[in-house]
Amino acid sequence: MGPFLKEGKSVLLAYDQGLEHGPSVDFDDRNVDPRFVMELAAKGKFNGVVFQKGVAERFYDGRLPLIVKLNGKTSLPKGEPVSRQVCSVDHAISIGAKGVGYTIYLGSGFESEMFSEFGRIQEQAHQRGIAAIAWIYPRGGAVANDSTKEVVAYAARAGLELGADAVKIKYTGDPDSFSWAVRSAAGMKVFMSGGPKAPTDDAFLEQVRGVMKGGGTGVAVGRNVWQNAHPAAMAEKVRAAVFGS
Ligand code: FBP
Repeated sequence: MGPFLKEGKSVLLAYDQGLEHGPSVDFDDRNVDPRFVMELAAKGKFNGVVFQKGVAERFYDGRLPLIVKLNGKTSLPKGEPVSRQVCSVDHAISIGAKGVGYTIYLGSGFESEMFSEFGRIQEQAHQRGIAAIAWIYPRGGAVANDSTKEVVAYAARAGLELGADAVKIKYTGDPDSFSWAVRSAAGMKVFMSGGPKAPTDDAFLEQVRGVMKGGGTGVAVGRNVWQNAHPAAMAEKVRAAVFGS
């Protein structure tokens, strides 16, 4: 995770929602343009930016470390969630990636398929000296609530057991319960996944402070920054909450 850390902490900017949710759900006239987000990522001093390969190939310009998401899905299919690999580790490296990301829907009926794809990806990434980051979201018919202390800690631990360098998990709602997920990760880096835009800046920043208090590494945030009316200022506030200045 070296390229993505400063003093052991990190703020990553995620921009794969165009595939996951669709442009009409998440984007406006400004942030529909990947150039806007590339500029924000660089000027906002993020420690890394997350793109799918198509956006990375066209818009990544090397000003900060890149994570390429290797799987993805749209919001259109119904049923048990599954997200399969759409980009190889070698291709991600060829377009500049210093890390690869992969989403696992823990508890889904397709969990084992995602485990085995991530297993191969983790080995290839480590053979080539880059980081393998697991987005682990408990989801599917067997999961009643994806943000409880127990299920989020299970996600963190699954990341450790599967060999991830870092895991990106939901917030549990308070620092104490989040710290159980951090302890379950046993030293692996733990990022909070931003989630839909919070009602106020402070509401989101309170979550970020809770993550850090609970021992987290930082946040991988998307909508709460690039949907903000003042994204650069919000990026600065998130950095301050993570780095404590
Ligand atoms: P946000 O901060 O916008 O929530 O981004 C984090 C992220 O993990 C993205 O990488 C991904 O596109 C999205 O959330 C997935 O959201 P969902 O919970 O709807 O699957």
